[in-house]
Amino acid sequence: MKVKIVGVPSYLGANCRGVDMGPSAVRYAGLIKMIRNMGIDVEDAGDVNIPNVESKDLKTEDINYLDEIIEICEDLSNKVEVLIKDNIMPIILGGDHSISIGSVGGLAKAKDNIGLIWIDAHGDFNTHETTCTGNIHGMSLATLVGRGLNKLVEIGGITPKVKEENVVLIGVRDLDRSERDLLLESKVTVFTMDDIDRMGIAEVMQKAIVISSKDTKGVHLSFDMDVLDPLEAPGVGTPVKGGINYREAHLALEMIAEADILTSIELVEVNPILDRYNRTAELAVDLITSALGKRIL
Ligand code: B3U
Ligand code: MN
Ligand code: MN
Repeated sequence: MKVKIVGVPSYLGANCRGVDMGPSAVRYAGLIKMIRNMGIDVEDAGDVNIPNVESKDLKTEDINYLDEIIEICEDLSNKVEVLIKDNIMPIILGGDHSISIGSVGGLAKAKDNIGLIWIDAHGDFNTHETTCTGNIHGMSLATLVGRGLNKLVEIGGITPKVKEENVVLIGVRDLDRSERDLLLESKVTVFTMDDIDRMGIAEVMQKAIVISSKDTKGVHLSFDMDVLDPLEAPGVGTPVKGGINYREAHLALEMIAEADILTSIELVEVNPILDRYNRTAELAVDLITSALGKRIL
């Protein structure tokens, strides 16, 4: 296996500074070294270019930084497409969760049937019609299944990028009202925190692996660090109490690694400004190594 790291230091989909420093913090926490220690061939492919918005007047937009995010995601989708076609596993570091439109966009260009495991406290299932914030990181999953603004849905040229039947959302505990309605009428499988409490993370993951990989040529893992309990991962943009713990997160990713279904991994929403001693970034590194197959014995 060969892997390459791609950083996407953008906060534009969250409209809140901090997560733009996520890739840097995760690299500083030793990502490359830890992956190399596992005997995996790893290289840093650098960062996607982020347009400068310092002098921009935001008030003119309903959807924050739409044009800039389209530019970033088109660029990222081209990079991911090339890596997948070269049989290299991309590990994409956010940045806010809007970048997944580029990651999965690139994967969809390289493979025609893919699954998606989305681990997140939020649904990210708003559209331009339901959003209360105008932030694209709350619309990325809806976009990937073909819902919402044409300009977003068409990024990378393929839509939908993944069939709802092959999408599993895990760890949810904060949904907007109309986002919830949209999710309920969709074919996306949702495991809330309530489901995890009742069934246990192992059973949830078993089901998630089957659903996401059914008739697909690989699965993309999109891991939003805010799925973790804020006590374990304080350095995230939008913390929500009552999240999964350290051991549940590791077991979830170990089970995915064991199933050997992953084409690509993305880890988003690390916010070093809100973190303590880079603890969330260090946890991010640990979790990535679990997703790559690190074992105790
Ligand atoms: N649902 C809200 C909040 C949100 C979504 N994702 C994050 N926050 N990280 C929204 O903005 O759409
Ligand atoms: Mn998210
Ligand atoms: Mn989230």
